[in-house]
Amino acid sequence: ARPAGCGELSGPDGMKTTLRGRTREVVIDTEGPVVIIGENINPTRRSRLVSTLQQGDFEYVLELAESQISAGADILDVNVGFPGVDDVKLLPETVMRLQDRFDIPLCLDSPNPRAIEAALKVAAGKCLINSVNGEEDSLNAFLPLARDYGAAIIGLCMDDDGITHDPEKRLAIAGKIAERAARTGISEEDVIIDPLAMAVSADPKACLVTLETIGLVSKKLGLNITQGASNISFGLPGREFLNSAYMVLSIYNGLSCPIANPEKITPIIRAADLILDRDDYAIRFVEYFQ
Ligand code: THG
Repeated sequence: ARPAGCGELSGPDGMKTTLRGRTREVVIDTEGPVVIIGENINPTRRSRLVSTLQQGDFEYVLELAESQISAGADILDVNVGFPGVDDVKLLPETVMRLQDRFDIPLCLDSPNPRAIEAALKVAAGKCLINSVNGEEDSLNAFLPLARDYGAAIIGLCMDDDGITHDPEKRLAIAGKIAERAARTGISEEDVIIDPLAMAVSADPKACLVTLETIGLVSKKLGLNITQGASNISFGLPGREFLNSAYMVLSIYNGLSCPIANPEKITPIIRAADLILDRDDYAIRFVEYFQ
């Protein structure tokens, strides 16, 4: 169940986005427990990821997948972008290696439509494209790919005018992306909105603006919502505490599938699900600690 007032347009059954690995299905449900998209396959401060992949050594990326899955990841974000890396070659190669070993849905994280298409060509199941935004070029490049390859998409709340600090304007961009997706032939369940989580060290209002956007998108559009939840603590100490506090507030407002580090955030998410009546008899919460 959603907290009162949230997700009212998504109806009593909620909005469900279904993703698939080779065989396993994961349902992201606005009314269901939070789905965790593991963020660790990302070269940010993980130079070892780039160097091993460039040598054709996939052991480390497989280790990152394994550890995230055991820590509670339901989906894996796959980002191999780095200056000098040919991700049109490396993204599909990494996808093949991961799917060879793990039956988990993938979230393909690249701004390059050619890399995304190359990965979609080899991927089994149903992937999430990370991401499209409200810019014309982005909509025109990614929406047809999502339709043609049967993928779901993440829509970032920014457009040709850049990033706004007005939650109503971010909501309008989310609405525009959903509408353009529908006109392209993508069903509304397959659009997941990213309200844009940014560093609170750089802007004291950054988190409030995003939390308000989450609430608006949840209430007015009823769509599933993601965000790179660890972004907010860049440049600060005690990142785990900050990320945890922000995660709980975001979930209460309507966040349904955060991109985060499961090795640190899973217990907080299990706690939030229990508190919000999405974990009967505390089964998942207790299971985590056993
Ligand atoms: N929205 C969407 N996709 C995204 C982002 C987003 N993809 C990339 C990023 N933002 C989310 N992924 C990360 C990955 C790692 C970190 C933060 C966000 C991170 N890493 C630690 C660091 O840099 O210090 C190091 C690893 C660790 O803590 O274990 O913080 O916003 N749609």
